[in-house]
Amino acid sequence: MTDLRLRDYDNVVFFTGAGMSAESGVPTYRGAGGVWREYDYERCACENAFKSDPEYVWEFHNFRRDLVGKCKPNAGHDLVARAEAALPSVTVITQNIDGLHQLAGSQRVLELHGSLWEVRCDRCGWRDRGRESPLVELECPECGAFKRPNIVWFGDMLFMDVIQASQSALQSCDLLVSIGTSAVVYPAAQLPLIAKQAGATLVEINPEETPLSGAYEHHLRGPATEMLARIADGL
Ligand code: BV8
Repeated sequence: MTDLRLRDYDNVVFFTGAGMSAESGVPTYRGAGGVWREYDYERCACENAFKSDPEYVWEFHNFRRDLVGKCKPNAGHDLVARAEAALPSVTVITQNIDGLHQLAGSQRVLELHGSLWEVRCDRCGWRDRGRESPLVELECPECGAFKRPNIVWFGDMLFMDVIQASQSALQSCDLLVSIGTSAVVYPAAQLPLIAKQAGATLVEINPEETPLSGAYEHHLRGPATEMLARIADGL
C-alpha cells in the first residue's frame, strides 16, 4: 500500500504499455493470448514483410483495427485524462498504438511506437489519421504507392520529434507512473531512467515484476484501473 497521491505532484508523466489497455480488451503482446504469441511479427509487422507482402501486412493490420476499434477506454485511461485536467502538467508517453488515451480525453499524448490509426506513404510523404476499419483504399491518393501503417516496427528507428519531446517531459517531471509495460522493448524501456536521473519519484503499476522494477521506489502490484484509483483520490 502507498500513501502517494497524484495531486501532490505538479509535473506527472504516465508511461504506458499494453497492460494499460488490457482491461479494455486489447490483447497485450507477451502475456497469455499475446499478439506476438499468436502472430509472427516478421511476417506481418515489419518493414521487410511490408516490402514483400503488403497485402498480408494490411490483412493483419485491418484485423487489428477491427479488434481494437471495438475497445473502449477503461477507468484507468479516464483517470489519466482527469489528472491532465486537474494537475499543472501531465504528459502521457505511450508505447501503445490503440489511441485509447486520446479517446478518453488525454490531450498531450506522445505515441512512441506510432499509431494503428495513422498511415503514411514512404514514396511521397503523404500521411493521414482516421479510424476507418477496415481501411479499404490501400493506395496513396497522391502517388499510388501502398499506404504503410505509421507504426514503429522492430528494426524501425523511433520518431526523433517524439523521442525529443519525451526526453524533455521526463527531464522536467517530479513523478513518473509506469503502467502495464514489461520493459523489454528498447529504447522505450529505458526512458523512465531519465526521470529517475532527474530526481523524480517513480511508481510501477504492474501485476508482475519487470526487469526495471529495481529502479522504482513504489510498486503497485495489481491491475491499472484499481492501482490508479488508489493514488488518484481528490482528482
Ligand atoms: C530500434 C509496434 C533502432 C506496434 C512494437 C535487432 C535489430 C533491430 C533492433 C533490435 C534488435 N535487437 C533488439 C533490438 C531493439 C528492439 C527491441 O527492443 N527488441 C526487444 C524485443 C529485445 N527494438 C526495436 O527494434 C525498436 N527500434 O531499436 O531502432 C535500431 C534500428 C535498426 C537496427 C538497430 C537498432 C523498435 C521497437 C518497437 C517495436 N514495436 N510494436 C505493433 O505492431 O503492435 S513492439 C511491442 O512491444 C509494442 O510496441 C509494445 O508497446 C512494446 C512493449 O510491450 P508492452 O507494452 O510492455 O506490452 P507487453 O505485452 O510486453 O507487456 C504487458 C505488461 O502489462 C506486462 O508486464 C503485464 O504484466 C502487464 N499487465 C497485464 N495486464 C495488466 C498489466 N498491467 C496493468 N494492468 C493490467 N490489467
